[in-house]
Amino acid sequence: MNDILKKIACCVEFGKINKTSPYPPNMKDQDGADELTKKALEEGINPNEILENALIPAMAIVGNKFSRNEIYVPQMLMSAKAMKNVMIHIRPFFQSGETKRKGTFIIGTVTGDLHDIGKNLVSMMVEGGGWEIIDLGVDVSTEKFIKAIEENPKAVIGLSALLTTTMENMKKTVIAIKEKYPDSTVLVGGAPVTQEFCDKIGADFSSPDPQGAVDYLQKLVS
Ligand code: B1M
Repeated sequence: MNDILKKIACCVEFGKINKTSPYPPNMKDQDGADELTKKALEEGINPNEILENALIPAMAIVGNKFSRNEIYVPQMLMSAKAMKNVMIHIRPFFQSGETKRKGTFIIGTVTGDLHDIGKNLVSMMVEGGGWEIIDLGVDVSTEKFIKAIEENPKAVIGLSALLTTTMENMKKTVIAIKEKYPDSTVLVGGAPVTQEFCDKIGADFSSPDPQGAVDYLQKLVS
């Protein structure tokens, strides 16, 4: 892997946001995710490569370490902050105004769930695929989803859930959307969401990753 991508991945894994951030102490005064991403883009590295080869694998390492109790919530938060600093720089490249929008994609993390890193990645990738994004954020109620659909009746809807406890809220929201808008298309995703669960709750498609969502949406308009 390219050296600068390795460094970005390292910053995300260890939560090094920028040069002035004091955390982690052993990386003091070194460039962080912010500076390295700027440099990578200046060197002509493809933003998608930064996403696929630095960000996503680094966050997977963070997640596995947390699962093994090798790191705790504060370290996870620092990684999430470093990751967001990378995303600030690469997002504009996925928002090319030259391409005509293919449609509108409403996305949000369901009620009770505050995880937004995966949702933001999906949102960014779908936006890069030519869609206009309405990002409702985290802890989104069924009513808020319904209101957004009312205002954008042709939009495709995406729901994210990261907690097994909030999968139940995902189910309630999907059922409510389908009752009111039977012709709507609803995508679901997030680490605990399976195709079996998707079928059970009456959603249209489940993707384990952003690209699956992008490919599915592309099929809808081609
Ligand atoms: Co939380 N957390 N967390 N967390 N967290 C998990 C999810 C957990 C698996 C960790 C663990 O125990 N091993 C666990 C859930 C267990 C369970 O439900 N079975 C957990 C827990 C328990 C909690 C708290 C309850 C902890 C506590 O307070 N005691 C708490 C809950 C807060 C709440 O939501 N109400 C909590 C809090 C947090 C932080 C705030 C500290 C932070 C979130 C920061 C943020 O998002 N802004 C956090 C983090 C970072 C994680 C882990 C480490 C990483 C999640 C992540 O961002 N992954 C996670 C452990 C893990 O994943 N192993 C964990 C990277 C991200 C790119 O992946 O979101 O899966 P993911 O998204 C993927 C795919 O799923 C897919 O695309 C993405 C890219 O590939 N995808 C979609 C996602 N949405 C999609 C939608 C689609 C299509 C694809 O279509 C619409």
